[in-house]
Amino acid sequence: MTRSSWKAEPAGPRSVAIVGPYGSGKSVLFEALLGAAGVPAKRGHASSGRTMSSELRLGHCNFMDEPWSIIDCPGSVEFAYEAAAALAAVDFAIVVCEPSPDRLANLPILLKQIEELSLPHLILFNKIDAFAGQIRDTVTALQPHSKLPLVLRQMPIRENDAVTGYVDVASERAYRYCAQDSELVGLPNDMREGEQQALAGLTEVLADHDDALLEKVLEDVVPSQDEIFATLHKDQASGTIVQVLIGAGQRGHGILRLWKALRHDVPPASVTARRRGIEPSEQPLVQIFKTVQAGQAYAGKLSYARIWRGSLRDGASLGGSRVGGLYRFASGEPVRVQAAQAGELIAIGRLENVTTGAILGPAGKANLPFPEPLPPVYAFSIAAKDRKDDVKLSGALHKIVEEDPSLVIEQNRATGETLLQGQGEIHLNVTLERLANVYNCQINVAAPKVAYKETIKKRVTQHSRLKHQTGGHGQFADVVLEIAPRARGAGFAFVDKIVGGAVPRQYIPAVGEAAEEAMQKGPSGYPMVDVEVTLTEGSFHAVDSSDMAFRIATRNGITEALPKADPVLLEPIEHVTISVPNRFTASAQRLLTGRRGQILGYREREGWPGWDDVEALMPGAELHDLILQLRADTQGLGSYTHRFDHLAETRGKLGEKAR
Ligand SMILES: Nc1nc2c(ncn2[C@@H]2O[C@H](COP(=O)(O)OP(=O)(O)OP(=O)(O)O)[C@@H](O)[C@H]2O)c(=O)[nH]1
Ligand SMILES: [Mg+2]
Repeated sequence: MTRSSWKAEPAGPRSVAIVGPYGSGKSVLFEALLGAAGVPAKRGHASSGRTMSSELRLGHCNFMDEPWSIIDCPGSVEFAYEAAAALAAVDFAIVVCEPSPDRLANLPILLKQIEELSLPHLILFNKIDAFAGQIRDTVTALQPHSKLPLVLRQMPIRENDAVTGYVDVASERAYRYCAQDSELVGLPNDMREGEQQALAGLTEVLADHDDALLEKVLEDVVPSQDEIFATLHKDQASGTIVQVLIGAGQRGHGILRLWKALRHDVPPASVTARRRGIEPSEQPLVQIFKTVQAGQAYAGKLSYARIWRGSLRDGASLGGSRVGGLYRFASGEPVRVQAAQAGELIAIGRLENVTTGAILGPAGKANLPFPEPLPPVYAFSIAAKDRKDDVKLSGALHKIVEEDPSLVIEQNRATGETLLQGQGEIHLNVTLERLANVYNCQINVAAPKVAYKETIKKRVTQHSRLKHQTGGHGQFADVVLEIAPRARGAGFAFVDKIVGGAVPRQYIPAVGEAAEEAMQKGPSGYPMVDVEVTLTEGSFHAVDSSDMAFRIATRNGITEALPKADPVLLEPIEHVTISVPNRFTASAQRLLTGRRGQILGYREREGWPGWDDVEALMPGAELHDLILQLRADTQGLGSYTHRFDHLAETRGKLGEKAR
């Protein structure tokens, strides 16, 4: 694609997502971009006083008569799903990060996601006002994490330790930041050499993709500025290079320059649609990238959608549902509109039975990838404070998972708990706040219980007789039970060895059922596993025996026998795989061994150059807060998955307490 191929047509609505590490200034930048377009944005932060974004925010504006949809994404890894969903919906990404090499955090993961979507993007080194280092060092540190060449487009001008402006490398001009914009000034003498080097670097990168330019570079002919600009725009728009800009959102510095880059370099929606294999048609094609259940300013559910093709009207039918309202967002408030068209991100009201990720309309051969939620890494056990609210809570949980697919609700059968599982402590706390504030659910929270089990190590024979005379007819049953350990994982078994009718046939199922029931609680109160109960002998009474009598006799017998059968506690051992950049591999190993983990080994993480997977067997009791320590040890980058592996005997009193 060449620049002229799309510049000839009017651009139409376009969309960008602002992504980047947490705290890099994305929300402030979002507000500054909208503000520069005449839409003052106000923050809808929760009463918690947190400034950290916990979900994506959609804004709309017109800049120089062109319509834009902008998404402010949260940066924390705990809310990574929101950013991944936004990236799937837009034409372009602004990657915001602080210019210091040690603040790049999850940037490599984000760049990988963006590259997998072939999404054109630029990098904005923000908070340049607070940066004293060399910008080119940061570009060098970042380059190995980007498959595409990073092209430094602006360099800061410093006066008395403050950044007062920038040099535009391509045009070789210097600008001084002023209130809303920047004004042209003379190129400072001490920057000439650095600027020339940067320009040479830029030209070389561009020449890699452009034969005419390459020829000139090889022949030492200086290409014209027009030529450089044309190639720069073409490469940026088609996503073969990544421009690096600088700015300070809070001061409004670099905002108009960023707008200029967006106007020039964000491809029109039609180009994105073509790249995704969407065939032209009149029929609308829409993808839902977020669901909000309890909108306050509008009744009910809102589905945030990318319109990939066609146009939408309020009230129209869409993939079997009716469009119950179309909303754009100005200054954080939803504004109802009658119609929206391809390229827009729009909120659609009351799309029943439509969930996040859904594609509505004939997609044909289109490739519209949407992120899978990451497996949960942190869990709370939750319960309604008042049992009366159980039904309300389960309804609220259902809705909250629909809003946020990176949450998982699990009924743990082994412990009887309801588990709220998600991406970390803040993620779950934000969810609990929503449950309280939006759904009015008061909840008790605890760390999840560990699913301990019990078994026995010794075979014992137990005689148990029930003889009860109450007034008229009594209760009688008599059994001899052999209780023996089975192999690990073999489960429970009941064996009937009665001969000659010592216990009549009709009572034997009752003995088997009672034996199995007695396994629900061992001497320490946990479920018993891997035990065999054999009925070897017994006797009965023609009148007083009954199913109930045999049940009671069996249960009493087993309760008496288990403590004599050398009972032991079994703890779940999980197979854990920790993924980390390989500079943290040793630290991940230490973390696992420090938590009674047995390291199985490590290998390169598939598809993740520079990352390792460390595998270990580790007690389940150590898992609950593993992610907190792992993130603390790895600058927030490490993650893990786990699956149950086996039960292991533990002699000491409960592993979790021993720690
Ligand atoms: N020095 C300086 N600080 C800034 C600038 N922009 C934002 N900040 C500060 O950086 C902090 C984080 O800003 P936010 O905009 O909330 O950051 P964010 O990237 O949205 O953070 P998350 O949503 O948590 O990922 C705030 O304390 C801002 O005051 C800037 O241009 N210069
Ligand atoms: Mg934010």
